[in-house]
Amino acid sequence: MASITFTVEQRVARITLERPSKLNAFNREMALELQEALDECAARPSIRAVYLTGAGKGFSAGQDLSEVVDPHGPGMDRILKEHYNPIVRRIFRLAKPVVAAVNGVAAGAGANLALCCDVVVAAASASFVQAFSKIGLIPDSGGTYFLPRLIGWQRASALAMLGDKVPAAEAERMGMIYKVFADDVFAEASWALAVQLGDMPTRGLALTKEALQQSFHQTFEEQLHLEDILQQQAAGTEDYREGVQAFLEKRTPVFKGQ
Ligand code: T3D
Repeated sequence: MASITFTVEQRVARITLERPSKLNAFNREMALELQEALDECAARPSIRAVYLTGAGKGFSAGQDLSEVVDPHGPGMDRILKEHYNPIVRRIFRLAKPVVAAVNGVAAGAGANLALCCDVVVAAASASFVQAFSKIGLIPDSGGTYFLPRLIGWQRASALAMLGDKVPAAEAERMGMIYKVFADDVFAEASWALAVQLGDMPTRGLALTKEALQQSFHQTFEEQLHLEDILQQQAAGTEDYREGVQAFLEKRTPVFKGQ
């Protein structure tokens, strides 16, 4: 793969966006490679968490704008259908936790790809920009879905329209992201978080992800019913039995992700 790197260590797939001279802006090649990498994450049971980050000083500046004016480029009608929507769907549906480790600026589709991840952490020097309005577009890649759910309608509306750059600390304060780490510990601390998730009961985390996603569309009673169904699935896992056994034996559990 030329535009991303994909490695697996400690049960975690590390995916790094690798176009640093363009702040990891997405061209077609990078979008398709990321889809391929996410398919690999879904297919391999030994991968139990995903860590997505960017090379260099940015996370991702979203769509590579030189590609959209290229007459040989994919064209607007294909960019969302073939590039971003398939990526966001894969992350949203992946039955494993995905950590976005936002190392620098995340703009446009780059911001929204980060926000669709399960746990979003950022370096103190990182920032988030809904850059779309500045070029006459609307937030895409799930932005209009995730942003109001994360930070509320008013803030989502203002950020989507004004395109203000939100520093990581402010993003944390408004609930857009989970946590900020100081720049000098960011790489280590964000990776440790992914490894921690990779060691946990993977099926239980996947069912948790499903329950939280469903909660936005359901009534209270429907959600209680769903929790009942999903909890029975969780209780049927080997990891649940190990978790209880380890607690009773006062030892650290060893989860296998099944
Ligand atoms: O058809 C469609 O477009 C549909 C799809 C839409 C999805 C989208 O993501 S739309 C939004 C696209 N993204 C943007 O509009 C963001 C554009 N970039 C910026 O606003 C700024 O670069 C940042 C706020 C992200 C960062 O600013 P700064 O000052 O830290 O960096 P910079 O100097 O602007 O950028 C560094 C280099 O990266 C620079 O190249 P150079 O001059 O050093 O050769 C810059 O041109 C390049 N770069 C940054 N963003 C993009 C980019 N090149 C191509 N496409 C980019 N999006």
